[in-house]
Amino acid sequence: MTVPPRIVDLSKWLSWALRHDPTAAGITLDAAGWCDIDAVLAAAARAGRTMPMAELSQVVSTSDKKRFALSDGGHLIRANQGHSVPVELGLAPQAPPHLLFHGTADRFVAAIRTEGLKRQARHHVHLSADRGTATSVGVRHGRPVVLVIAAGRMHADGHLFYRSENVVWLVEAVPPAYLGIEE
Ligand code: HQG
Repeated sequence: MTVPPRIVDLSKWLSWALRHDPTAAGITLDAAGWCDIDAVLAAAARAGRTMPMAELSQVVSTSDKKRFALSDGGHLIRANQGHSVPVELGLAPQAPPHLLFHGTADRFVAAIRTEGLKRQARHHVHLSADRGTATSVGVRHGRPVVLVIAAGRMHADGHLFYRSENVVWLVEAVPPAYLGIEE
């Protein structure tokens, strides 16, 4: 499905506001990352992105990665993952599949071999359940390289894994001993 450019632009603005800079956007998130939808719509309008509720619903429903969630009553919205601001998503640890994948760019591989995967500006390292998704994540940074993570072994060794609502696997860090690199 091709998403109209206006909806993509609104989705990017919402990602920025709900994950990275709510203060600059003029909204306040609660501890779990939720924000009142009316406040989000007002902030969007102040930022020159007037968006009727129907359009916000379209942003939520067309997001290829299900980036946003609406609360049960439909009054609140939050990003499902990817925050750099402190937010407690309330995810319970879960056993991961045997293998998970991480897409990165070739220029990062040397550092990753020695340091392992670090969460950088985000709360967690993001891992994918399949190689295709990992490749599309990696290509955002340059020539993509897919890393294979021995997630089952990490889990057996006591590392905690979380799965976001949109099926991104999250972990604090991946030490080099659990990484296989396919170039
Ligand atoms: C790299 C998108 C050097 C890491 C995607 C990545 C994802 C290192 C970059 C989500 C390193 C961080 C997250 C080390 C990690 N040395 N580089 N030791 N450890 N890196 O954007 O995983 O579209 O913060 O490999 O689908 O690319 O936003 O993380 O290349 O789920 O919804 O440092 O963002 O989702 O980049 O992407 P990012 P990511 P959305």
